[in-house]
Amino acid sequence: MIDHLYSVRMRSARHGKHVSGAERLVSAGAIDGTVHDLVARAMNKEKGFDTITIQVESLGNSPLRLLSALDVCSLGIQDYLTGRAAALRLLQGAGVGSMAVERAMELIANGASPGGGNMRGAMIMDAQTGERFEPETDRGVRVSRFDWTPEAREDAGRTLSRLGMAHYRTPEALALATKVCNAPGVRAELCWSDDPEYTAGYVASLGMGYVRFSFLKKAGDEKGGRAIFVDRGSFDLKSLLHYLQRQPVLINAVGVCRNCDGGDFENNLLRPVLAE
Ligand code: WAQ
Ligand code: MG
Repeated sequence: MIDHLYSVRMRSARHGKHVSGAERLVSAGAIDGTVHDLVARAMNKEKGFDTITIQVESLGNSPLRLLSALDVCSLGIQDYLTGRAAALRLLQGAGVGSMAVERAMELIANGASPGGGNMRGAMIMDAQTGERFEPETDRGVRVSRFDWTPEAREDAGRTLSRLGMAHYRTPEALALATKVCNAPGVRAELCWSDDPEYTAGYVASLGMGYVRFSFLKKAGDEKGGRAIFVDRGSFDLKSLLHYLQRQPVLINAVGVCRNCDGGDFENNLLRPVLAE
């Protein structure tokens, strides 16, 4: 039985610019400790802060969706160009056209907002043509109201750390991708971070799971972003936006997590890429 849930959100800013943000879904008894953790996290950011904003909101009677996390496959590659070529192959395998993938990569690499900066949220793109559907191309769509249950969070942290993925970003991105890929009409997702020091990224879909690359961009690159690829025929923009932004999702189980280096998966995926 899962208690009544609250969304606890933190964002911090310096000189009017976003520095850090996070969200948890917790029961009443955990609000206090969660606020503490999130404030500590904002204060630990090297960039510092002028404001830390905490928002606690009851989720009321919104029906909760429970999901199992996508399986994880981690590939340690040497450079971002190999990573992007392999990511393209995998997305094609998931039914995303090369035109859409190339368009998404170019936009993310150059700053997908109209001014050439990073978006705060994700693009929503036609999985064949790359046409963009998100209502605000500067802001994008912020996926929100998802979290791990406390038990699954611990399990995910332990399992991923054991495989060398100890950064807090990995379980957060895995949870987000799990919510996204379970949406009706969504084929796949592509992401890499906008943190200049964080070069890892992933592609994800229900069928292939979460495939993580150690490099999808060069170290020092400040550009990053997310693209959600949808099937024009089977998605409805209004209900997709509602699901991504408002529908509470708790992830209560960790999938199969593997290091794919050196295995068949890597050979089949990278051999053709490296031969090109
Ligand atoms: N909803 C939608 N898009 C978002 C959200 C969100 N809640 N948060 C960030 N974005 C978009 C936005 O365009 C950012 O510029 C971009 O994604 C990257 O955000 O180790 O840390 O928070 O396996 O920098 C991926 C690899 C890391 C994790 C992702 O993203 C791993 C990451 P960041
Ligand atoms: Mg982030």
